[in-house]
Amino acid sequence: MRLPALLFTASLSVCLAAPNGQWDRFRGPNGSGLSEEVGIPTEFGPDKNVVWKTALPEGDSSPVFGTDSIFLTGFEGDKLFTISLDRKTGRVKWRREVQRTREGFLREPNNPASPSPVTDGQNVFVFFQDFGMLAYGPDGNELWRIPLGPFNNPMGLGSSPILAAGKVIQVCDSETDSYILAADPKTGKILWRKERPFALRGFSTPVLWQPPKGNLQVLIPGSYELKAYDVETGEIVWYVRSLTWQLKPTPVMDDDTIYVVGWAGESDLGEQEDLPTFDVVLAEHDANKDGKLDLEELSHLKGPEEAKRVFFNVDLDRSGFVEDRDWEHHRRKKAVVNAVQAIRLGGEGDMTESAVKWRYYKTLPNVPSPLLLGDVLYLVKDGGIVTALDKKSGEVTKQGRLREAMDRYFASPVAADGKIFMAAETGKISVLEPGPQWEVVHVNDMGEEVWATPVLTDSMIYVRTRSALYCFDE
Ligand SMILES: [Ca+2]
Ligand SMILES: [Ca+2]
Repeated sequence: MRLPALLFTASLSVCLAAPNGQWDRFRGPNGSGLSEEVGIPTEFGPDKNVVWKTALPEGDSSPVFGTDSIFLTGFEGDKLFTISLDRKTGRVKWRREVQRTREGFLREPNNPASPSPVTDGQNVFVFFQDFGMLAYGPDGNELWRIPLGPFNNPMGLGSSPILAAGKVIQVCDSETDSYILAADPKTGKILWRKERPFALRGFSTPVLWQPPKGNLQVLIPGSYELKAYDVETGEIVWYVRSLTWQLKPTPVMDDDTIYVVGWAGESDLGEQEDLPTFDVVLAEHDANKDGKLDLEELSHLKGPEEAKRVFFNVDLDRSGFVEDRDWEHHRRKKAVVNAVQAIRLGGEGDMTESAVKWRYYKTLPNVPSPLLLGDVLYLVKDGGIVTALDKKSGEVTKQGRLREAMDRYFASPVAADGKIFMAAETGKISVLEPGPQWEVVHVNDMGEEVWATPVLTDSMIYVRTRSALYCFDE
């Protein structure tokens, strides 16, 4: 059973785990981080259980696996690399290079090679943010490119491309002019493109859902809303207005529910403010009556220090003024709440009233995606705090620290063979026995930073560190 067939024929309910070693996109099958492989080693490190190690340029993207190749991206200064490795030996088959031509927004911890590639088995599709998209054939022959950007996202972009029903899908969410596009993987021709005017900076990689009737859908957690797009037309089918404003993790799903994590600064429960509308603010503070607020006028409202601090974030279009759109988003950002929530899949139009099954507001990860294994939803956040939630009730079954890895976390957890792997920034990789009362069984140390999400396939674990890709087997 291969996943693409499953996607077209039936619900994804039964099996999201990777059959046949299929790990073709960010975080494997439909972004789940799950694999059906067995024989994955518990203990590994630079000197333990190494099958091979291949030196790589820097990059936080995760490797994806084609039939015979492993594809990765990387960068060095303004050079952007796409690399193909032999799946068995790790030998570099080819490496292609393009030049980053634009000094776009890009701030730590993001870098030019953060989004992961996607492969159809033979060809690879990559997204280099404000350079655009590239496709290479099996021998590294460039098939096409789509120039994109510049983007107005102060952090740079982070969403990875996915393949869906014979299309390459890319989400480009930034403070202005956000959109989603679908391109023909053979030609790079844009099949449809839909503006997302409500969306601000976003980083989540979408997932796919096949409803009982109708076309496959692309589900995107973005600012304030989870939206479901018809993959054939790009039309929005249903949406739920219960999200915070800056989304990073990839959601996970079971047969009837999607679990969405969103955390943004100053939006934790209790930090909400009910700000006046723009008309009201203008009436009081628009001293020169030009219908917008400059820094000085905003200072009367906020105080000079606070005004300076918030101006960059509020002035979304970088016009030097706060206009109506800027202020309305500022109001919305101040009203939303960070949460992990269980949202019932499906419907038509606005499903907000009936779709949200539960929400949990504390100890939310910033970057790492959640992991759903059995009836338990796992979260890992900075400080090594792991929270296990009952997926039906949203109640915490266990919360605790990974005591040997109380670091920052950028990689997302993955699981196979009765083990959960959580990789900390410092390169400590904790192995957990899953369950409502999870336990740490071992902690590995890669000896250098790990930001990329590990891969579980071919009964091995693949770990990209700051300088190399490792393949480990027992
Ligand atoms: Ca003014
Ligand atoms: Ca503005």
